[in-house]
Amino acid sequence: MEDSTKREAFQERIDKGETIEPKDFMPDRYRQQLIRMMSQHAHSEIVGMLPEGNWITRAPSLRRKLILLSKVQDEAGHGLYLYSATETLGASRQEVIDDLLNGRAKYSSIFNYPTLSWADVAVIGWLVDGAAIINQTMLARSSYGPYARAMVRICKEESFHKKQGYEMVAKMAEGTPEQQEMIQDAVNRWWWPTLMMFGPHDDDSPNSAELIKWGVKSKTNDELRQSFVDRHVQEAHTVGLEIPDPDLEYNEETGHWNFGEIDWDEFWKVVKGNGPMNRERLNARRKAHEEGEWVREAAEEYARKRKLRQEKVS
Ligand code: FAQ
Repeated sequence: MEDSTKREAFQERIDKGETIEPKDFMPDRYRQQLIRMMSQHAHSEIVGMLPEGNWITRAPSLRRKLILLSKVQDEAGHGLYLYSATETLGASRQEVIDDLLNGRAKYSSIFNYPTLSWADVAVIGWLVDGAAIINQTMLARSSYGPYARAMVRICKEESFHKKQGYEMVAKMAEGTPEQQEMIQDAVNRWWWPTLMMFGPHDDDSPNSAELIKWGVKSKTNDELRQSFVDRHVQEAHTVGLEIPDPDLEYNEETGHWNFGEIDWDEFWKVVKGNGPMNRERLNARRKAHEEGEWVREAAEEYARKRKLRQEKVS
């Protein structure tokens, strides 16, 4: 049993805005919640390389190819920082990766949709990275030090991702009629899945209250979704794009955009493994893991030999 005095002192530290570090006392449930959320976040970054990676060999110019290569590599880096940050909670990297490969762990629903045209690369940068920044700017103030610090660097890189995406969106929106059609089609297909990234409505979100009490989240899923809509509707209109929502309407009283209802049946279908690309995504990760076995073995052997050498010297 955890000492209730320690739990109260922990909550006081959170309420004062102090940062919790790996060796500090933390309730088991706080640790478990962070392992769940941070490992899912890491998996999302790694699986998230696949939809855009699909277009690297077909980028329309050298400039676009360099930008895309660099962006996809950044996502790999984010996954690695987040796996390392999760390890500070005592979770082994092998265990969390096995959970992904066995289908036990979740990753963001958004990456289970296909990238059908080059315009999808532009829209992922604009909308998906745009959504990620809104969520992660909040997480950069999270109560757990290693998570918050990882987020600061990740957000800087995500800002570049969003800017390159929006620049490409704007170029296509003022391009030929075919380019305009391609970019509008991509927005039509990605808008609703992006709204789903923020998770279920607050009343249906079993984890939010606890995460807010512990200062991991400071805003609810619906609050973040509303910030995303407010910002991105303006950006769409600036470049002459339509948002595929007949219920979208500016509310003078609240100063926010009202928007239509998300298809929650589709959301849960995708989260439970039955989205358009779930099977392909997991198979791609399993194949990469198997093919990378020799690298892991070589790294372990190198570490073993280095340790032996260090022991001899001392
Ligand atoms: N997809 O009680 P809540 C990126 C699950 S990174 C799948 O509301 P919570 C960068 C949830 O896990 C994108 N599952 O949960 C990039 C829970 O199930 P569990 C990823 C979802 O934790 C850009 C259940 O539903 N970002 O895009 C989703 O309070 C471009 C009930 O939900 C993060 O992971 C979903 N969309 O809030 C990369 C940020 N939503 O675990 C490449 C960190 C909910 O109890 C290219 N995570 N679920 O079995 C978070 O902020 C939160 O965990 C939420 C969910 C907001 C995802």
